[in-house]
Amino acid sequence: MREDPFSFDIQGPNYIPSEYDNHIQRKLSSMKGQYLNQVAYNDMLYQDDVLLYQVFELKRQEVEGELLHGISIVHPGKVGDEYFMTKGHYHTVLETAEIYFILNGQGYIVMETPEGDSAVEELTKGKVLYVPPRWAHRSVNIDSEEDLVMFFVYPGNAGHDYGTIETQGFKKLVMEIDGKPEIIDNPRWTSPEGK
Ligand code: PAN
Ligand code: ZN
Repeated sequence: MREDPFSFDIQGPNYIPSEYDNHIQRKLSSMKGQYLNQVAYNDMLYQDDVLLYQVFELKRQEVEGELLHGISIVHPGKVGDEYFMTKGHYHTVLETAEIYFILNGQGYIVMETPEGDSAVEELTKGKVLYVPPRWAHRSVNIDSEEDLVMFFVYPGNAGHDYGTIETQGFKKLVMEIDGKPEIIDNPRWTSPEGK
């Protein structure tokens, strides 16, 4: 890990950073229980464990004061009528924020708090999105062809809590209905606080 100042490039068309330390590939099999249409999920998984998204991270110490950063690339596609998306998470240290800069594609970021507040923001190329402390976040690619590519940066000590979302899901889902993306209430959602 570098201790001196450094720079690197992120260029289209593939937006893979010129330097990175970790390459995470998340496939369909890692999203068990997350998609509403479980029959479609199982059928698709039986055919092929497709790659849904990738993350390229620059390694930094996981301490307060450091900034973890990198690129996430969500590929286009759907499970049933629900678009490819990230697992989504709370930060383990809830009081930590995150910034996304959208480099390519279009989609939504779905967010919610432990108190059950919910927000959905549209993502388009060139947009900056601020996720305040306490908001869980998941990104969704609604384009049929283009990758959704985002630069992210968040505090080194944030950590990831995936378990809450794996258990509860998000309050809102992004589905294709009559050929258009629609934000709907997740019929299986229950509040993390049981409200
Ligand atoms: C992002 C995410 C990235 C992948 O870097 O880690 O988009 O999403 P999941 O971590 O939910 O699989 C971030 O929010 N980091 O905190
Ligand atoms: Zn995060």
